[in-house]
Amino acid sequence: RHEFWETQPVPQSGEVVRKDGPVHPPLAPEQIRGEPYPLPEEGYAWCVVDVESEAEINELHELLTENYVEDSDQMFRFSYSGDFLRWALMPPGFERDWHVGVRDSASGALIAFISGIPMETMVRDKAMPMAEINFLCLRKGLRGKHLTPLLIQEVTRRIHQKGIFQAVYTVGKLLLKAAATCQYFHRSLNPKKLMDTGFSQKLAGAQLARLVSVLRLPPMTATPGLRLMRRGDVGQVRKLLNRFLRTRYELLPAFRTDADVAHWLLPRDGVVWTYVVDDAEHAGRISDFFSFYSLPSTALQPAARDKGARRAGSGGGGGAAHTAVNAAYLFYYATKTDYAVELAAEEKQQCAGKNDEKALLKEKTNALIQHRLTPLIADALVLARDAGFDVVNCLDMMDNAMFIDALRFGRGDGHLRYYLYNYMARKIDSEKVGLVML
Ligand code: EN5
Repeated sequence: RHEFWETQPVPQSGEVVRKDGPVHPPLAPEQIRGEPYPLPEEGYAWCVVDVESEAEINELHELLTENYVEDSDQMFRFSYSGDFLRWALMPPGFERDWHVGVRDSASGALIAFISGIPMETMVRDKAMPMAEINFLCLRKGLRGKHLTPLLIQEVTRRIHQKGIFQAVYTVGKLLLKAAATCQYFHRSLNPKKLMDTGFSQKLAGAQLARLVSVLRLPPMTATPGLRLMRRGDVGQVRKLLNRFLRTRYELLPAFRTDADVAHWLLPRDGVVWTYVVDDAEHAGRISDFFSFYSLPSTALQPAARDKGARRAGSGGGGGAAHTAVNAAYLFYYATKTDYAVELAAEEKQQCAGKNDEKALLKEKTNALIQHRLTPLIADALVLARDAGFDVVNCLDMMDNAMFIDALRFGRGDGHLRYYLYNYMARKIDSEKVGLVML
């Protein structure tokens, strides 16, 4: 069934992983192929997509908007903006030639793409330089020609050449064996539009009115000291985030430098929003932060689903047909948990010796986060609404389960599966996943 993946250094179908570790050791330079893999058909050529070029970023945006990931019913397709792709593909230390394209030699058209970016990643206390693989996409007409394994092998070869032998990637579908499986959840901000585009179940009358009232959000955010992140916050946010991720999760990125945090978290128009809580009592101290990014999906048959639009003719006249669902996706967040140490110490004194110190601290930390996180993400919903988003999406990763029900997120029909290349890991629970992939 998975002819290609059965040849790769990944756990195989029935395989039970008992101990974490690489499948093969680092390769010596002479073990790494020196030239690109030959493409199967005449008339195709490898290229580097230069994401610093406005023209080439537009080509990539178009390839993806027409051909990238759809939901299982082919009703929506991701549409990453050019600005988003520049952000996603040019982090500090990015490698130009890990932006692998294939062009049709005759027309010059971009027909396939795969990318890698460097990111230090931790799997249960083991930190490794890794590549994050993303945006694997083939033009629809080229499926079934065995090009995908070639794209994967070619980007792998280029990554090996830089001395990196592990990678992480996410896919909606189940391949051989996932390291972690997460589910999507959605929080409706604009129920009418979600119904019109077929994103959510249609309701009418009293049911619709009840839903609208249940989903209504406060006019303003509630957290004192909440403001957009600025450059001067980078150092504190880095420390806060790394600490939070390391103490709570089993698959996580390591933000090694301030430049990493500046790149991934400083607000960018139309791409990523990050808010910090500037602690009122300790002026200038950042106690918490959260972020979200913009990833719209094109609604593929809006007219066919909207009787009004159909009656009015092809896509016009009677009210604008929606073409995109504007979704905000929760990105990283963190909250200070120092206070839990005091709480645990206090309780330990009261019932001396009875409680296991570690378990007690864990319990206090969880209670603290639970108490802090729900109102923070409630504010994120308000800010996403004010920024014009129709829905906020997240996965059941990190500590998201703590607020999913309270903030009226509903289960989606999609999954996101995490895979590791050349690293066997025991199964990672969804709430232990601390790595967000775009
Ligand atoms: C790149 N590294 O399936 C790979 N999206 O639930 C990325 N469903 O939007 C792979 N089917 O449930 C990404 N509405 C894999 C995900 C691919 C896209 C995908 C799902 C995630 C999705 C929506 C629309 C479904 C349309 C019919 C969905 C339910 C409505 C929702 C219920 C709860 C209350 C709010 C509204």
